[in-house]
Amino acid sequence: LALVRELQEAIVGGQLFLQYQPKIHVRRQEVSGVEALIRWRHPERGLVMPGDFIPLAEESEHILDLTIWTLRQVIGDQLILAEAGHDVPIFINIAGVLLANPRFVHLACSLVEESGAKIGFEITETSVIRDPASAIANLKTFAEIGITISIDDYGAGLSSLAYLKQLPARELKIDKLFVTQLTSSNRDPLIVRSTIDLAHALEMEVVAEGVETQAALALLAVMGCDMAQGFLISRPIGLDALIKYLEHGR
Ligand code: G
Ligand code: G
Ligand code: NA
Ligand code: MN
Repeated sequence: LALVRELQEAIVGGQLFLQYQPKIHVRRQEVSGVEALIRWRHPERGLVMPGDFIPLAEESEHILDLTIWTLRQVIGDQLILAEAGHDVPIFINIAGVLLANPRFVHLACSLVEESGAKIGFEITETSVIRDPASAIANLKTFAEIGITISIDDYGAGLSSLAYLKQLPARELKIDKLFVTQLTSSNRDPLIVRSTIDLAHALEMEVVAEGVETQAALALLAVMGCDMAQGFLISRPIGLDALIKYLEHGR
């Protein structure tokens, strides 16, 4: 496929860029971290979103170079944020295939340890299924060097309480599927509340994704949700806009 061939060019040729979506502490109302989301400025196709090329990258092994590019970029951007007076952990989405890739583990650990950057890895439970023993061992290595492990899209994929029990995760992100209609649905609030309680019992912090209304944010606060992310708080934005956001709020 043409797009696959063009990916290598995109990675080395500066066509990729990152946007950042903040997460806030529900009670303190301050930014607790940001998630890096990749975009591709394609010379002919225009803006290509990750849903259209991440799956291709995963199948074609470009995912390793792409993710290392992202990690380097994030480490550099975190320095720029620090110079502007903002100490912000940055979370990166990590594809499942990489969790059992020794080269990725080695490169990622070297970059994070050398830089001392505050990094989180967002992984889905589904991504652990391929090779659970290696994935869990590698996640423990990441956690040991200070990378925060966050379980992404919780409840939307093949969730297993067996993985929840074994993963060295400090954070659980409830999928936006349960959050966008939180205040108009009968079941979503029950699912969200029990997921928050489960995560807290396992000593994890909870992030609600897909927070789009003040009403949803207020209900999440009552339910004891720790953090929130979504269009109400901020859309994914560039680094300059993020610095302004950190200075002036939304
Ligand atoms: O930003 P957007 O909503 O289009 O993101 C769509 C999906 O792409 C999300 O599921 C997100 O996890 C994934 N994604 C975004 N950036 C990256 C990345 O750098 N690496 C991987 N593996 N997935 C990413
Ligand atoms: O799978 P992941 O959770 O990484 O997906 C992130 C995607 O969710 C991004 O593409 C982002 O644009 C999208 N997103 C972020 N906040 C919201 C929101 O409040 N509502 C909806 N519908 N999508 C959101
Ligand atoms: Na994510
Ligand atoms: Mn998610």
